[in-house]
Amino acid sequence: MSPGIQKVEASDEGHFVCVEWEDGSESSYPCVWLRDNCQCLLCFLPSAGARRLLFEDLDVNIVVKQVALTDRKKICITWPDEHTSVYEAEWLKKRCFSEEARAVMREDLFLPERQYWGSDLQLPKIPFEEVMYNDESAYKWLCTLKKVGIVLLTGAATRQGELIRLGHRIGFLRLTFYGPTWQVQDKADANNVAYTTGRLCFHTDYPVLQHPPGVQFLHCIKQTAAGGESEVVDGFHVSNKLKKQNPEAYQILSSTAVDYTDVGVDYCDFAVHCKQRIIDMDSRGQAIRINYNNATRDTVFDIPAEKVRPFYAALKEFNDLLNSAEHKFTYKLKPGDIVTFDNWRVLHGRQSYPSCSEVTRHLEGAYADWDVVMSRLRLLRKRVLKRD
Ligand code: OGA
Ligand code: NM2
Ligand code: ZN
Ligand code: ZN
Repeated sequence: MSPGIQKVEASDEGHFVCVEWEDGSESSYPCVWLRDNCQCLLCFLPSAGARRLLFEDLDVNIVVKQVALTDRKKICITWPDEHTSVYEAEWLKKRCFSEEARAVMREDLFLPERQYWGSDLQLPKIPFEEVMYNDESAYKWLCTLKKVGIVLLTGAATRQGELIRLGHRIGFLRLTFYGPTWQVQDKADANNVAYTTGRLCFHTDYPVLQHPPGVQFLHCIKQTAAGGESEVVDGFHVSNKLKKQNPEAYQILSSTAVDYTDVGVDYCDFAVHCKQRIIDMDSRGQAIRINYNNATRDTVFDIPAEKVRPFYAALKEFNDLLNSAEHKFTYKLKPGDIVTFDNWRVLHGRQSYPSCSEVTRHLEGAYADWDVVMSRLRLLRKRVLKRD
């Protein structure tokens, strides 16, 4: 339950408001932030959950004129222009600026926890229809997808269209030049190496797009008897390994902009070019997205000639680590399986299979954006845990 407030006072010449909670702890709020986040109907539009106050109308040097404790659940601030703002205890507590409180909020919103894996992966499995009709199962699916990076949905019908249904379950799919969903099978004059019977080495899909799809779905409709096995590897786990084992290689892969290209016709005609770092990291040096597809890496390579060989050496180290028996997990999709995985984290590949005049292997694929998936996850959590 929400804590009560014992005492409230202005500090630092009115630039801060300090709240003392009933348990003795304290939180300090900058006045510019308090004024900016006034919840009155002039400053805030509740139906949109959004700020009406214009930045132009905010005095960034504002100080409080008066602050009072209404009851133990609310504080009231009067500003120099006589505007008044009321803030509830629970609302303030959640937005406390302490390192601990911010970490709690961060974890709640973005679920950054990662469970790294190698060849020991226990591939998480959930029945497809359960995910479609049961909110707890759908919530479990998306939490595991975020934390582990891969979940197998089982028992789907072996016909096209099941991914469209799954797309409606989360919200909507990500349209690309290969269509709303796409058919992975051996095709004459293939416009992508995926549409052949050849082996695909470890890759993430679509690094040629500036914002590559965050989540990928592959629905097995038909599976060949010989070959066609799937491989996956935890790209974040392997990146950590590379950073320890060969910091220079990590430095090169996380700083070199690699050219990617994809030109052709499918859903419509396209000529896509993009530069991506193979290991994208955040400001703390942690890998946050792998952008690596050897097939679409451009022949154009916009770096100085003397940097080329060191780049290839670094990529070799990374590629070797991806393929090490310790890191990769091999399995074979069965008709009715839908593998769902984090395309920013998990690299995937497949073994080759015999070519044949008839179609012996058919997967239907689709993408979703992490924004859409995380949005559904948060809504399911609210409903399942009856929170907020
Ligand atoms: C792809 C792909 C895997 C497979 O189409 O991008 O990786 O098993 N397919 O065919
Ligand atoms: N497909 C499978 O980066 C890529 O070209 C990934 C995309 C053709 C939709 C393959
Ligand atoms: Zn206001
Ligand atoms: Zn792929």
